[in-house]
Amino acid sequence: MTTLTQTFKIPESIKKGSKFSFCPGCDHGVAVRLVAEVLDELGLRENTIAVASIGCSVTLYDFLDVDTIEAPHGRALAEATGVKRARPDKTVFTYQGDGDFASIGMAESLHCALRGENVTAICINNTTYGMTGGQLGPTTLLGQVTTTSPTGRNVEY
Ligand SMILES: Cc1ncc(C[n+]2csc(CCOP(=O)(O)OP(=O)(O)O)c2C)c(N)n1
Repeated sequence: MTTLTQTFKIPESIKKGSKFSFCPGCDHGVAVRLVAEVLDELGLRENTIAVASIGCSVTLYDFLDVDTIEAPHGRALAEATGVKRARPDKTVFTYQGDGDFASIGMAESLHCALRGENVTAICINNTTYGMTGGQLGPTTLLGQVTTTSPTGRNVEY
C-alpha cells in the first residue's frame, strides 16, 4: 500500500509573519492563499499590482506580498483600468467581494468587461455583505437566511 503525504508551506507571495484577520470559517483565507500560490507558480510576485476593494478584502495588503492599492467601494475595476493603462507592463488584478463586484460596482464590472480591459477580476462570492454583518446582497440565494432576510430570501419582495 502506498501512502501519499503532502506538506504545505506558506507561499512566497504571503508576507512573512502575517496573520490572517478573517473570521473563523471564512473562505477568504483559502482564497488569498490560492491567489498567492498562483502568483508563485507563474513567477508574477514582483510584476503585479493588486487592487483591493472595500469589504473583507480591504486588508489584502497586510497578507499579500505584492504592490497593492485600495479602491473605494465598487470602484476596483475602474482603478484597475487606470493602473493597467498607466503600467501595461504589469499584471493587474482586483480582489473583490460579491457586493463590491456585483452590487455597488456592477457598472464598473460590466463596462470594464465591455471595454475588454486586460485585467483580471477575482470575485469572492460569500453571498452576503460580510464585513457589515452578513446582509442580503445581489448574490444571496433564494431562501437563504441573512441578517436582513431572517425568513429567507423571497423574490416577491
Ligand atoms: C460607498 C460605500 N457604501 C457602503 C459602504 C459600507 N460597506 C463597507 S463593506 C460593505 C459590504 C462589503 O460586502 P462584499 O463586497 O460582499 O465583501 P465581503 O465583506 O463580504 O467580503 C459595505 C456595504 C462603504 N464603505 N462605502
